[in-house]
Order: sequence, then structure tokens, then C-alpha cells
Amino acid sequence: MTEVIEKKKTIFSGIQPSGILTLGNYIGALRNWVKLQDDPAYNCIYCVVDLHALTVRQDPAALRRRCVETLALFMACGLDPEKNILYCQSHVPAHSELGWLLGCFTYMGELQRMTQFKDKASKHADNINAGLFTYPVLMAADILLYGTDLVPIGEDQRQHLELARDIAIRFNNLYGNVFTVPEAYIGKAGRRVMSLTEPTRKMSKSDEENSYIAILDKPEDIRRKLRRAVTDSDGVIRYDREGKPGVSNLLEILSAITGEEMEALAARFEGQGYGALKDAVADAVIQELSPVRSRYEEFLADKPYLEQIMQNNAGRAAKLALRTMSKVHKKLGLAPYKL
Ligand code: ATP
Ligand code: LTN
Repeated sequence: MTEVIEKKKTIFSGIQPSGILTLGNYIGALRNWVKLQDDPAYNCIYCVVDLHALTVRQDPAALRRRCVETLALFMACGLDPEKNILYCQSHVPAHSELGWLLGCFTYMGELQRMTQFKDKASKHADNINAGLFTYPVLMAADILLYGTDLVPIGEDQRQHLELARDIAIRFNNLYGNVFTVPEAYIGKAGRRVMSLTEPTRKMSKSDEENSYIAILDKPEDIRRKLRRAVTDSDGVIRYDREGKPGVSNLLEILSAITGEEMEALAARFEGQGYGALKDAVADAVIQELSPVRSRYEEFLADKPYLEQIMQNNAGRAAKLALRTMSKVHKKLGLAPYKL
């Protein structure tokens, strides 16, 4: 009898160390990463994408500190450095190299259409640098470097993933099957957690402090920010993203954390005031994040251990990256050289 051994699939995702990670990063990305690590069908690679963070000005000391802190947070959320490859993007130079090569297969018009570029360019009008423009090419390189099958991300990254797929298909059409064409993995609830102060915009770690809940916020701060969250004046608890963005965001956060359907939640809170809903969301968020906060403190207390994990895992990632890079060099006709 012949046994069919299925090759394990690869998952890759990344988060920028550009600030304090938020509830949006947690619900939209990190929580799904933790779920996926236990699926035996996958090898998971999760990266602190520090090169991407450089597209806006960073204070060097703060950036250095935040890379280690982000790794500690990955682990505090439950990511296991033995089961997954957890590392820092700049430690594997192949990301930048493939980024350059793929840039030669990406059109200006494609990059000009990216909504994140348009948003960030208007936010940082004094520093619209070329890196901000080619950001999605480096993201495509991150993903394609490892033959990634699945990319767990929030809804805001869907357009970038589509571009990565287009680049992979274009390259494969020219040179044969080099890259795996990746799929997005976007959770059902919480795919786009909105700002608490401007609920028509996504919650973002680079906005002002009251607009987001940081994963490491103290319980009293979480409750205060949620109590102050912008809603509306009609007093009705109902899920309607367009008409009632503030209330819908609260329902969606609650649903993402408790697993209860939005409609069931809306029915449960019918006739109650917004205060009751806000308190319920605060209770759920505090309960979910408290253990993360205490584990984070424990991990962060041992920096040498974290640095060792980064070092070892970068070595594991670099080995995998090398395989793709030598294939790409050969296909492109770069002069032979032992990498
Ligand atoms: P920045 O505000 O610095 O641009 P960010 O908060 O958008 O960053 P990233 O590091 O760029 O965070 O994103 C990491 C992951 O978190 C991505 O998969 C992204 O889709 C997801 N994510 C970020 N914000 C949200 C959100 N508000 N809701 C759901 N997912 C989110
Ligand atoms: N662009 C993403 C972060 C990111 C990423 C990646 C996500 C960089 N490289 C590769 C998934 C896969 C963002 O801005 N959220």
C-alpha cells in the first residue's frame, strides 16, 4: 500500500514594531496566528517586520527596544518559539534582496493604487519616501521567500496580498513555477477593528492614544477608553456598520472575543443602554488581555533569552530563504555564485 505523505503547508505573517500593538493587531492578526500554530498541517513563520517600520521616521533606540518587546509580546500571546519560527526581518537579508528583484516585476501603476500608500502619504506629507511607495513589494518578498501558502492578516492588508499574488503569477509566467501563490486568511469577526474615537477609520497603533486599546493597557485604562468610545445618539443597540459604526465596532469586538454571533449579541443587549454594552466589552477585553500582560512582563524580564531566540530563529529562516534565493538567481540569469 502506498502511503500519501502530504507536504506541510507554510504560513507567514508579520507585524511592524512601529508602536504599541493594539487590540486590532491582536484580534485581526495575532490571535489567529496562535490558533494556526496548533494545526499540524502547517509550518508557521512569524516576523517582526522592522524594515517596513522604517518607512516612517523611527527613533533608533526605541525601534531597537520595540523589536525585542514585540517578540516578547508574540510569546505572551501564546506563540511558541519552538513550534514556530519567530524572528526579526532585518536579520535575514534575503528579504531586502528579493524585495529589490521583485520591484523589477511590479508596475508603478499597481503601487499607485494601494490605499495604504495613499493614507500614509497624506498622514506623513513631509516624508513621502520611495520606501513607503514600494512597501508592498517588500511585503510580497517576505511572503514569497518562504513558499507561503497562507497569510493570516487583517482586512486592511488584503490589497497588498492581492499584489503579492499578482507578482508571483507574473514571475511564474515568465520563469516557470518558482513561487507559491499565497492565499489570505482573514478571520470572520474582528477583521477590521475600528478606532474608538473615529469609528469609520481602522484602529491603528500610530494614531492618538485614546483611539486604540493597547494589548498591554491596564484594566482601568481599557475601561476608561471603552466608556469614552464614540457611539451615536439614537440609543439603539443594533449591528449596522454603515449607519452605526461605533456601536457595531463594540459588538464586533465582543463577538470576536466571546465567539458569540453579532445578531445574538444585539438581541441580548436590546433595550439596554450603551453603558451596559461598553461595560460588557470592557469585561471581555480585560479578561482576554490580562494573562497576556502578565506573561509579557515575565518574558521581558529575560532579555538575553529573547535575544537568543531571535538569533536562532533568524538562522532557521535564513536557511529556508536561501533555497528560494538560489532558485530565483538561477532563473533570472544572475551569474552563478555559491550563496
Ligand atoms: P501602523 O498603524 O503602524 O501602520 P498597524 O497597526 O496597521 O500599523 P501593522 O503592524 O501594520 O499594524 O499590522 C499587523 C497586522 O495587524 C496586519 O495583519 C494587519 O492587517 C492587522 N491589523 C492592524 N490593524 C488592524 C485592525 N484595526 N483590525 C484588524 N486587523 C488589524
Ligand atoms: N504590511 C503589513 C505588515 C507585513 C506583513 C508582511 C503582513 C509586512 N510583511 C508579510 C503579512 C505578511 C502591515 O502593514 N500590516
